[in-house]
Amino acid sequence: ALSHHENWERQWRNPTPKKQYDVIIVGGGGHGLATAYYLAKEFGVKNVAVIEKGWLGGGNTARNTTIVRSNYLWDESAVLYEHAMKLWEGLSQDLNYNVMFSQRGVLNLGHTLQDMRDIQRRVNANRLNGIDGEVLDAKGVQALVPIMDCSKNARYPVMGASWQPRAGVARHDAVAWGYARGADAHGVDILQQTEVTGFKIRDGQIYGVHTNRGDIEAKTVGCVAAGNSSVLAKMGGFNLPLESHPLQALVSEPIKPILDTVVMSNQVHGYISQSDKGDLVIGAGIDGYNGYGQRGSYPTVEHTLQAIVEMFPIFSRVRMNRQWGGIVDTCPDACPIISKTPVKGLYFNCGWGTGGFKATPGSGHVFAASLAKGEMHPIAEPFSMFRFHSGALIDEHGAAGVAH
Ligand code: FAD
Ligand code: PYC
Repeated sequence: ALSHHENWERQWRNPTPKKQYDVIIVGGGGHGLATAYYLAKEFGVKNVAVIEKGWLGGGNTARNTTIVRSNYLWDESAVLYEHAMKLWEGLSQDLNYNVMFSQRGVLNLGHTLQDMRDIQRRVNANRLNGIDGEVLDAKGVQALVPIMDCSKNARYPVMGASWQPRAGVARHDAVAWGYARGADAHGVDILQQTEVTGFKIRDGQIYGVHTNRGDIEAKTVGCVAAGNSSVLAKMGGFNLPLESHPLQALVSEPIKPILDTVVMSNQVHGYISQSDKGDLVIGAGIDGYNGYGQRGSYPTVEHTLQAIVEMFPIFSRVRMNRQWGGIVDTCPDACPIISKTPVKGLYFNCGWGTGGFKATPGSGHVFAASLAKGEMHPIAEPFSMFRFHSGALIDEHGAAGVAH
C-alpha cells in the first residue's frame, strides 16, 4: 500500500554540510532541534547547523515516557519549567504540527507523613509561583483513579498526592519532527549521521568542530548531547559534574482506555500512564551503575513492576511488550546545566537527567536566546556550571520524580 506514497515530500532537507555556520548545535534531540528552531525563527540567526551522530530524536527524546509538568520546588526551576509549560500549551499551533500535548494531569503520590509534608510545601511553593497545584487526600486520589488500590491494606498506603491539572504527556517523536521541520523551513541545515569527534579551539576561543564528514567552522557552538555530554566536555578540555546512567522504560500490550491521568510514586517507586495507542507506559528510577549502553538491567524492571502491581493489582496479568533504556546525564543537584564554559563561544545545555523532556520548548528557547546574544538568558542564569564552584546549588531531588 505504501507504494502509492513514494512521492511524499520530505519533511526536512538532507543538505551537504557547509564549510561555515554562525552557530552549530551538537545533538539533534528535542532540545537541540528546539534551540535551532527558536534561533532561526525568533532571534534571526538562520545560518545554523544541527549536527546529529545518529538519527533525529533517536536519543532520550525517543526513549522517554513523555511526562510534562512544572511542579518544581525552587523558584529558579519552577520558572524554567513553567516557561516550558506555557510554550507546550501553544506548541502544536506554533509548529503547525500535532505534538499531541494532552493535559490529563499528573499525580505525585504521598505514602508517609513526611511525603505529605513535602507535598504540601511544594504545592504551596508552586502556587506562590503562579503554577497550578492541589493537595489531595486519599479519597481525592481514589476519586480521580478508581482502579488504584488506595486501601489501608497496602504495604505503603496512599495518604494523598500533589495534583497538577495542567500537566500531562506529549508525543515524543512529533516533538522532534515538528521542531526539525520548523527549523528546516527557516533555513537550518540538519546534518544526520554526522558525529562531532573534537573541537577546534585556539587561544581559548572555539572556531569549529571536527566531524566524521570533515571540519565545520563556527564561532558559537552549543552542545545538547544529554548522556554523552561528559564525552564532549572532555573534548573541550574540561569536566562536568555529571554521571551517565541508564534509565529504563517499558510498555505493555495495548489495552482499552482505563487510566486517563499520570500516576507517579517515588515511595513504592514506579510511574504509569496510558498512551493513546492503549499501551501502559511504565518506568521508575535509574540503574545504579554508570555506562553508555542503552539497555539497563533486569532487577530494575522487576522492582518497577512490583511497584506498579502493588498500586494497581488490576494490571497483574497485563503482558509487557517492549523494554528499552536511554542514557541520562544526572547532576548532583538534580537540575540542568545551561551555561557558558571555560572555552569562549562554547556553551553546554545538559544535566537534565531523568526529567528533561518536559523542558524541551523552554530549554530550547532560553538556550537560543543565550547563543544569539552571547549572554545567558535570565531564566538560564542560575543553571550555570559554575554554581558547582560557588555552591549556589538548586536541589530538586524531591521534585525530580524519579529517584536519581
Ligand atoms: P537527546 O534526545 O538524547 O539528544 C541528544 C542527541 O545528541 C542524541 O540524539 C545523540 O545521538 C546526540 N549526540 C551525542 N553525542 C554526539 C556527538 N558527538 N555528535 C553528534 N551528536 C551527538 N523526561 C521528562 O521530562 N519526562 C519523562 O517522562 C521522562 N522519562 C524518561 C524515561 C526514560 C526511559 C529516559 C531515558 C529519559 C526520560 N526523561 C524524561 C528524560 C528526557 O528523555 C531527557 O531529559 C530529554 O529527552 C533530553 O533531551 P535532549 O534533546 O537533550 O537529548
Ligand atoms: O521528570 O516527570 C519526570 C519523569 C517522569 C518519568 C521520568 N521522568
